[in-house]
Amino acid sequence: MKTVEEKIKTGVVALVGPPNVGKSTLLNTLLGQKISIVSPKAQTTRNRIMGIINGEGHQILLLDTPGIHQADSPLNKEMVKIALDSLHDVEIIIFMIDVTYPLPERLTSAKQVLEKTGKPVILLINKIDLIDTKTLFPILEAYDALFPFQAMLPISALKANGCDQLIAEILKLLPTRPRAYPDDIPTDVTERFIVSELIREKIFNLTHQEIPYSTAVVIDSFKEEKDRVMIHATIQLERSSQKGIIIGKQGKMLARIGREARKDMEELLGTNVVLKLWVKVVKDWSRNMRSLRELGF
Ligand SMILES: Nc1nc2c(ncn2[C@@H]2O[C@H](COP(=O)(O)OP(=O)(O)OP(=O)(O)O)[C@@H](O)[C@H]2O)c(=O)[nH]1
Ligand SMILES: [Mg+2]
Repeated sequence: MKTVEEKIKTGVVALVGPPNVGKSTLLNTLLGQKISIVSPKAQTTRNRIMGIINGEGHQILLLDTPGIHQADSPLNKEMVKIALDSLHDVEIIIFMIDVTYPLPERLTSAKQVLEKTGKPVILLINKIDLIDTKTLFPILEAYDALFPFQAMLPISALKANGCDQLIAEILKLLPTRPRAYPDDIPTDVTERFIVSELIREKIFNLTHQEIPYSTAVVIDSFKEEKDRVMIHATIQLERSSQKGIIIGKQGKMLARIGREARKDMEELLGTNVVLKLWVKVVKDWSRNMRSLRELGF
């Protein structure tokens, strides 16, 4: 580890945007490690997750955030609040959209939020691997007219295209000061938190309709033993009718969630994992402030 006094380019950068545009994918790609869960469904991320990206002479503290959307339920309102709160006390804002996202007429409220911060904003247009580059020009033109972005970069977070240019743009805007974190830790969230998220990710990928949105995961115990980690977790649902779907025929769905989550946990923790899953109903937890507070919102 390098000494704390050494001065480098460093600062906090918030990564915000609508749901499902690829924010968490980008965080993982830049970090070279999976700490933030990803799914094809909107509103996957529910918390603020810092990735600590170390490079030659820099340390970028990148905040992944929940997608900003018209929230209706208390849970969704909390998520949007977490995203908007993360715009304070940052050096730079990265606003991400993707090539499938409607043109900026729909983004007037985003424009007002960005203007109010007074911070430099980099626009990222993600998923360019899905389109012909010619179709990018009207998107760039429309966003250029929307807001005086510091830079506008087409990228593919999935294919790691455009990441070097993004780092270069970020470094132009970051101040020089001592590093805030050692250079050998990837995030400010705990392994326990990431483990609970990995279970939630499998549920987002394997179940449908309202099930992912009715699910929360609580780690009951996380015990490091000599050559393995023992993890007990409870999947919390809103209604008893949802239990059958999560458990599946002859327990097959729950077994698959556990198997896939455990594989990722073993990669994360670098050791064998024994994972035990339970299912519990906490009636309407996503609508209930007390339940949300118990889950850490
Ligand atoms: N083709 C393509 N797909 C991508 C790219 N980046 C992300 N995706 C996919 O887009 C979907 C959403 O990705 P996430 O990283 O979960 O998006 P997010 O913005 O964090 O979403 P929320 O947490 O719901 O706000 C996933 O299926 C990703 O695999 C990309 O560059 N190209
Ligand atoms: Mg996300």
